[in-house]
This record gives sequence, structure tokens and C-alpha cells, in this order.
Amino acid sequence: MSDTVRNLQQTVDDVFDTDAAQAYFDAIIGDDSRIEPRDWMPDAYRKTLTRQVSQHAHSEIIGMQPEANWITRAPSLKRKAILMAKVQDEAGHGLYLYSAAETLGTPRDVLLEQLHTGKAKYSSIFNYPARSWADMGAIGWLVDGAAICNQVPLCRASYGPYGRAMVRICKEESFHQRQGWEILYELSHGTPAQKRMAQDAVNRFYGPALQMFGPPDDASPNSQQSMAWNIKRFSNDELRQRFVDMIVPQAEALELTLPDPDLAWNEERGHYDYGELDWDEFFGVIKGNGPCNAQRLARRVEAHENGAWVREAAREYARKQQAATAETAAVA
Ligand code: FAQ
Repeated sequence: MSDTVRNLQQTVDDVFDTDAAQAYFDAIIGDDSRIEPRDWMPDAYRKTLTRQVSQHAHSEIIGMQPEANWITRAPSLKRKAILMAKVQDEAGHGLYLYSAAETLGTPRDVLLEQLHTGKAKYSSIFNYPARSWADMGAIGWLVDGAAICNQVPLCRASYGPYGRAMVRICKEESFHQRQGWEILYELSHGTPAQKRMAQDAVNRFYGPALQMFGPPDDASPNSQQSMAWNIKRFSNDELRQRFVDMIVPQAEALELTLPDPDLAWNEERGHYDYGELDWDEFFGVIKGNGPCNAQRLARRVEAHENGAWVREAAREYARKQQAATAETAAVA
């Protein structure tokens, strides 16, 4: 922490003054340091983080559905065990992220209510069906791959609890991506039918995976401010480009093709050019009109209702623990 930031913090601690608090906040951001839950922060910063972190949490738990769909049909016991562990990891990511979001002041039941009533978004990618076993490979390679590309820079997000949650999440996502790669590699080097199945999965997931990075920069209302606050470190298009550059050689190693006739190395830019994505489709999906939106939300609400007894039991257990602690304290 620089001397300027330390002095400003002293002013804020001595007498609360909004201008001094804003100056302290600006200095922390300018210093590329971290805002913690008890620090003062502008309402708009709190709101944007609550939006992004909670939507990220919603994506993790809705993202369990396409893969959970294949647990009972995994081709071997080993594949089943790996897939179960991955789906459990996604639930864990949801838990870290809901906890991080709650430190911003909105309780979890309110965040979940926003998801269940369609007020909050979750990643567009999870509104596409998982039709074959090869989709487990494509989700791991492309969806987790895109998630890592997007999320590694978030480990340096200016809000402490979010950045710290992202560190562990990224480590796990990296394992997920490799298991997806390995499924696709085996299929693409298997029988002709298996290779066709792998190619078909990549064909269906490629475009939606690129759209996970969000709309193009000129149609992204939140990016500029989020970057000024050091929440996002790169724009949507910058990260999408990074992802394309990463997966083209990987696809070659897999001996699979990416379904984009415009993909070509651009010597001048030092990057791969790629074709225009279907943004009408993307905006339709995030408005709730994707192939699986209704099914995903209905399943989520059903799971939440079925879990009511667990929440009730946890509350009762916590109440008994508190009562026991209070009794011990009273005796002592
Ligand atoms: N889907 O102004 P921007 C995963 C919305 S986790 C749906 O560019 P921003 C793990 C956006 O919210 C995947 N909505 O917004 C896994 C905004 O609407 P709002 C999730 C989208 O926030 C793997 C509006 O469009 N990852 O995959 C999408 O600056 C396998 C305008 O957009 C994260 O959440 C979209 N793709 O940038 C799990 C990462 N893109 O909120 C299971 C953290 C944009 O104003 C299996 N989030 N929108 O109503 C972020 O980095 C950012 O929030 C972006 C969007 C980049 C997603």
C-alpha cells in the first residue's frame, strides 16, 4: 500500500467524509490494490460487482445441468467418476462465488430469487443441449477453455473476495479443460463414427463458446467502466481473440476442424482472423429464447424446492449450536 493510500485511509477512519472515502477508493484502484468488504465503495461499483459475481455464480450452478445429464450414460466407470467430480466442482465454484457476492451485501436467497424469476442472467452457453457423449469433451475443451481465458485475468480483480475465489476456480477449470481435451482426443482417434461424433460436438459448441466472452466491444455497455475499476482487465473482444489464437493449434492437434471458413492466420496482426458470430442468436438466448432456457430454469427451481429440507435442517443445526455455545458461556 502506497503512502498516499495510507494517508487517505487515515482521513477516512478519522472522520467519515464521502469525498475522502471516494478519494481513498480511487487511490486503491489507481494503486492496483484491493477493495475489501469493509471498505467504502461507490454504489455503482457494488452494484456492478454484485451483478457480475452473482451471474457468474448462477452460470456455475446452471452449468451443472448439461453435464449432469450424462453422468448415468458415461461410457465407463472411470469416465463416470471423473464427470461426477467435475460437476461437483462446478457446485463448489457456485458456493465460493455466492459467498463472494454476499460480502457485497445482498443475501443469497435474494440472489437466487433473481435467478429463479429470470431477472438475473447466466451464461448463454448453458442454454444449448448436450446431445452426445462427445459434448462432454467439447464442453470441457471449449467451454471450460473459454472460461479459463476469461477468468484468469479476474484473479486480479480489484474486489478481494472475487479475485481470491477465482484463483482456486481457475485451477479446477484447468483440470476440466484437460479432461475435455482427452475425451475428444480419444474419440477423434477412435472409430470413424466416434470421430464424426467429436466433430459434430465441436461444430455445435464452437460459436456459442466464442459468444461466452460477451457482445462485441462496441455493444458492451459495462466493459469500459468495469475495466476502469480493474474488475475486468481486458475487453470482451480481446479475450475472444486470445481464445481463438489458443484453440486453433489445439484443434489441429486433435485433428478436428473448427467450423469457420474465415479462420486464417493474419501475419500483420499476429492473430487469427475469424468470421462474424451470430449475434442475433446470442441476444435471443440471453433474453431467454435459447433452445434450453425454459428447461434449465424449471430444473433449477425444482432442485431448489427439493432442497428446502436441507436448508431447514442446516438452520436448525446452527440454532442448536448457538444455543449450546450460549449455555456453555453462561455456565462459565
Ligand atoms: N451470457 O456489457 P457486457 C463457466 C450480458 S462460467 C449471458 O459485455 P459484462 C464455468 C451481460 O451480463 C461462465 N449474458 O457485460 C463452467 C450484460 O447484461 P446485464 C460464466 C451475457 O458483465 C464451465 C449484457 O450482456 N462466466 O463457464 C453474456 O461487462 C463448464 C452486456 O454485456 C462468467 O460469468 C453471456 N455470455 O461482460 C461451468 C465470468 N455476455 O448483466 C459448468 C465473469 C454478456 O447488464 C461447465 N463474467 N452478457 O443485464 C464476466 O467476465 C462478464 O460478466 C462477461 C460479460 C464477460 C460475461
